[in-house]
Amino acid sequence: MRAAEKNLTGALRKTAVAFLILGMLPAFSEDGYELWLRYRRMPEREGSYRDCLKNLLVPGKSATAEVIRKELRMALPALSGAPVSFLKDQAPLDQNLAAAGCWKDLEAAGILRPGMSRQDPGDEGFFIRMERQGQQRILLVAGDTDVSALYGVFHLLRLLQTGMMTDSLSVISLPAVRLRLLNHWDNLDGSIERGYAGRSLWNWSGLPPDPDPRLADYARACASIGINGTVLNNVNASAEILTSPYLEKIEALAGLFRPYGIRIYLSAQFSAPMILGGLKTSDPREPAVAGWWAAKAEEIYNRIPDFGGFLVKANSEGQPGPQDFGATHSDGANMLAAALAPHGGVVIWRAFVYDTSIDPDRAKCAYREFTPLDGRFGSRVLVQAKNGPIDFQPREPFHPLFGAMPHTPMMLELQITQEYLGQSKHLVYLAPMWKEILKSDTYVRGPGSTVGRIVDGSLEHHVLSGMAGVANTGDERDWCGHPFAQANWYAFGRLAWDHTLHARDLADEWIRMTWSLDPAVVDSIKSMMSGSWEACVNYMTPLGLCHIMQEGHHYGPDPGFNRAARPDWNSTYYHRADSSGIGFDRTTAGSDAVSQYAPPLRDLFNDLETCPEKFLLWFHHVPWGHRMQSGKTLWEEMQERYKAGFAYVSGMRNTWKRLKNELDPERWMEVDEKLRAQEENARVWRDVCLDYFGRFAER
Ligand code: GCW
Repeated sequence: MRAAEKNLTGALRKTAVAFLILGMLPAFSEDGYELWLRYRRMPEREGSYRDCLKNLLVPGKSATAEVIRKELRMALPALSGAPVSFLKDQAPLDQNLAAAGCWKDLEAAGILRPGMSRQDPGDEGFFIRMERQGQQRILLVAGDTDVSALYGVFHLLRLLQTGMMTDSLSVISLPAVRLRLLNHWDNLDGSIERGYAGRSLWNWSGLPPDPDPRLADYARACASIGINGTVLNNVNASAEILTSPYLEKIEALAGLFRPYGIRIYLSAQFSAPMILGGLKTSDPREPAVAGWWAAKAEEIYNRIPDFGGFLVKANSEGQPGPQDFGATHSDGANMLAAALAPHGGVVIWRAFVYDTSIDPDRAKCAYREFTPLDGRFGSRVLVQAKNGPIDFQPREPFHPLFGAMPHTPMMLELQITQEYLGQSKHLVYLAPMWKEILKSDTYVRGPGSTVGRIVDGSLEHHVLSGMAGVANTGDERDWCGHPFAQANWYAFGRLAWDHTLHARDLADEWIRMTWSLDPAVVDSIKSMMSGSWEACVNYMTPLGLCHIMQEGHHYGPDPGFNRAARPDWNSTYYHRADSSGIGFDRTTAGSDAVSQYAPPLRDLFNDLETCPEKFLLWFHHVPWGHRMQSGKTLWEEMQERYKAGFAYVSGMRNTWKRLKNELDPERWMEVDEKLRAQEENARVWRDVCLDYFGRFAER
């Protein structure tokens, strides 16, 4: 062997040894702060796209262009292991694209809709593809606006992170809904209603001029999944947020979020004209009240020209509203919309109302109040309903307002924070639940009238459309209080962008970005996540049960609770267990809630034999001895479900134990401990519920 060769072999051997040693070191420790924007080396794959990643051209001087450059400067060297350089912006991008013959295709795909102004908020689509120009290959990422290009860049980074990028890949993507919002239930004192990850991210006392540096990371995370708006404060709103000291702070936040395409919205307290303006009334029909709101809107837009609008919880759970003055929800919403209209803002009016003097079945109240108002809401109003008619329970049938308000854009409110699903202690991947809702067929315009098509506006041809997620973020280092709760934030944004995506695919990409690219690890974690929601339903509220959590905080079971101030805050109101059976009779012979659904569904739900078992006790009071599809009695089946739910959690624990050496120790340990607590809590759920219901069933 020649000397040079010998040296080389020696060097190689050393390298090999070095890799072996590295391989034996414990994995890199992490704290979850980076979320899914955790840029680690991407898999070695052939492809000319890799060369394209070295020389970048990001034209323009806008703040968003700067954000794009910053993200690429951080991400690409970390992903590819190679340095990047930015080319001077000499050749206008438009010319490059024209040469590549792109515009025509894109117009056809709807990315550049002729006649649409570039500032149009609906104009958010992007494309990614490889083009050849002579000997050169170009990887193009472009959109109508800088923000849509930012979405494209994050999409490209996701493809690189997950190992899905190829030379032949061509992506054209448009968001399904226009308003993709997080709803923060943050109070001005820093506490968060139903928040399980620390205190509010908004450091009011430092604003301006000292924003918390992590706010930029919040904005990056949101933009990376297409979220384009954030409601800063709790729907149980304090009017104070509308005062000028707060508006000054909000102006600073708006400036921070603007480059990321995130608009600010506020929850508005309906009685603000009285509280802040000293008016004697907040009656929306009073010119002085309308005038107060018009002036307030003007003040807000002077500071924040792209302010999104107001979210309103009115006449619900003690919040003031137009009904306090004998006016209707539509009177209230339209008055606010008129104040925002000159500036381009919208009103999002919540339909979470349950005045049981209207109907003793709480599940029916919102429908009865809102359907008579359909057609009365102005063009800048969206009505926002929760996914189900009760309240973010582990499983509910879809809200019957979806499909019953054809003249009103219906916005879907999902709860990312797990108020009723184990909070930040339980690993529950919520995308399968949200998909179940979005795919539910309302049949209002025949088969295919899914909730998804109502929400995205396509069924009734609405221009406005939106999805909101009640945020699970807080100031804890890992943002969400549980490493797996991050997946729900992630999946919410991705589904708001495209509700046809599959829950499993979203889990797959999230795992690859957040935990590991090792196929065996990805599969194990995916198998844990995929069934985790159904398991939670089983160990908490199987077969259509709901709302049997402990009072107030809603963690842990209390099926016997019956001391609440209102009947419908009692567990016993919901399950109605007695010696004859269990469940809420909502059939035509009972509360008749079934009739709020379109005929084929109404009949399906109404008949004990055809009602899907997952909703059995939601719609029927069923004898304990009723034969289920499995051949078991209802009581036997219920026992099976509680046991299966618990067993699933034990299974997740075992899977996780096996992953110990594959993952970073810090996050692994945290999840391990959380799974232990979840298993313990699932055991309590199983035992308490079977003991309690058994007292009736075995009588
Ligand atoms: O789920 C219930 C919560 C309340 C919440 C309310 C709502 C913000 O328990 O904390 O209040 O819903 O959605 O308005």
